Amino acid sequence: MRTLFIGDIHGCAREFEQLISKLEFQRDTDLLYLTGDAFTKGPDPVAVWKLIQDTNARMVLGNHDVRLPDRLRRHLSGEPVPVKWHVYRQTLEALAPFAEALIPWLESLPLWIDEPDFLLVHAGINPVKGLQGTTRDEFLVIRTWPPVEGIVGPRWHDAYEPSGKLIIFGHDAPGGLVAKRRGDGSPYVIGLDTGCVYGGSLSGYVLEEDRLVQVESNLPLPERLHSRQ
Ligand SMILES: [Mn+2]
Repeated sequence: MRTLFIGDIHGCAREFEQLISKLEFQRDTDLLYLTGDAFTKGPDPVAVWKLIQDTNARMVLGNHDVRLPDRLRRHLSGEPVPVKWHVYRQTLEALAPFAEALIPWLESLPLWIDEPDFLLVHAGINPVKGLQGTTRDEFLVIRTWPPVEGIVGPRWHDAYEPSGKLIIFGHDAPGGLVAKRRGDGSPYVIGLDTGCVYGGSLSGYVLEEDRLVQVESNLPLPERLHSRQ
């Protein structure tokens, strides 16, 4: 049995499918975990949802996932939904026919998944207070430590002790791929958001093999998004 992880997909279904194939995912024997933010922004949230169901993937809640159920309900009820980007409207329109199954699934997602060999979170943890002292907001959006306005500064994992459990996270496309190792080479922080929806790549990690696997973004330039959040 293998334990596989894939970073923030953001509607990039083609790359998700390619990465699953490159990882040689086997539904019967492999467990697949996602770092969250699977649907919004990118071109094909419906195919992402189908792949999540096909692979029986487990996922932690991302800062975009947290808004989806309410926005989907409002969209379905005909309310004008305040949308920041037109791509959000596209996401809602595409996912609306699947809302009955998708909304309860989204609302069941945990902020963290804590297993003996790893801790999976969307953005990170409070490196001083640890898992138990991390706030909901920190799980969803933390980037810098100490906290600053904006996204520039040392990362939370720069202050995370290498003696701690391996943390796997996403959310930080500007920070790129992260693989921090102890003196003996074993990893203690793996960051998998490599900005596929911005034209970067989609990243995966095989726990048992300590192996990073990537596929390049297929998005043609005009579809690549430049706003980052
Ligand atoms: Mn995020």
